[in-house]
Amino acid sequence: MPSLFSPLSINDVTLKNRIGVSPMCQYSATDGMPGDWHFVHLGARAIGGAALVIAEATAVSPEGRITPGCTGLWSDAQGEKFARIAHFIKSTGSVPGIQLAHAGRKASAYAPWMGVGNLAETDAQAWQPIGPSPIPFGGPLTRCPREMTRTDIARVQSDFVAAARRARHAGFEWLELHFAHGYLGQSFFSPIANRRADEYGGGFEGRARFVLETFAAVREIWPGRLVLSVRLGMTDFLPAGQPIEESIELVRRLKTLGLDVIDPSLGGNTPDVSGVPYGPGFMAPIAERVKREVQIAAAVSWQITEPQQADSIIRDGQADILLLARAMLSDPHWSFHAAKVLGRPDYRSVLPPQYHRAT
Ligand code: 536
Repeated sequence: MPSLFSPLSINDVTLKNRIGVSPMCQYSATDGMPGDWHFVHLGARAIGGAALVIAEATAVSPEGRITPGCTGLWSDAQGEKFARIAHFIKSTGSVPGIQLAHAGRKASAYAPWMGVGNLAETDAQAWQPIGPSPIPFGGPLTRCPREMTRTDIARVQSDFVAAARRARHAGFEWLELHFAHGYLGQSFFSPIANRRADEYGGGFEGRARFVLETFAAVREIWPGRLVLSVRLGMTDFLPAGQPIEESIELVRRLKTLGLDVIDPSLGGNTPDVSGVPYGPGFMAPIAERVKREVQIAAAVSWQITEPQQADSIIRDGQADILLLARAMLSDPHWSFHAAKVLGRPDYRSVLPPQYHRAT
């Protein structure tokens, strides 16, 4: 059996293989409500044989959306819509997951096919983004965030807890907190975005505080039998960003607080991506390093498209779980095709019985 198809248990959750669907923004919600699009998009990928399907970056409050079309979990009505999706994913034998997010200073933007950068301030759908410091992201995101007060910080943290409770009631078994890509959690940790003079800024302890406090508050209400992961930008690959050693130390602290899985990614705190070493599987060495130095289960994503490459990342112990996005867009049945290519004799069983005549 290829390593890619070995099961993995974390707490009381068992993944039937190592293939997960990474959260992918669809910009297709109305008032934060997931609709038929999300049901079919996520449901189809669960049918396709992935062991884990994580719903897109879902905002904990309206101002935490990236775009007006982002999903949210700030209301019980949104929770009910998500429950249908979670239950369907579960019925296919896949684990339903969701990523909770707050876009911070990168909020109030156009969906990629609607425009570039921030919504015009005169647009009725635009809103005032918030962030650790009044510094715009830059590039096409020109809008200056309002510096968060201590009250704002406490409110956003309780929004994360309330959304996590709704995710649990909706039937999700895997919760990921999005602290990467320059969004709110990441921006508090970044010396590029965070210039605060209070206890939420400054050195490592101050810049790590928002992430650690938010994680600890969610951990209190998220059951120990389920899985809690964090997507953390490990580095911006720029000299002015946080050193990767700081990020590894943050993962160490998160582990002490009960982190189950680290999902390493890019910092994304500036529009300058000149240092990012793009190429097939370029995050795998970073996942491997965090996994080894912190002794924690790790996911890996970014430019993983080939079954052989995916299988060797698992076989060599660089990561425990693959989170695929673009590969899943081009082929929702990626797992089935991977099983075939890797010579799994019962590759047809990757798909449900309704699809057993697939070739
Ligand atoms: C990739 N993206 C990540 C998104 C949505 C937009 C595209 C997200 O995490 N919700 C990206 C990665 C790293 C830095 C910038 C953008």
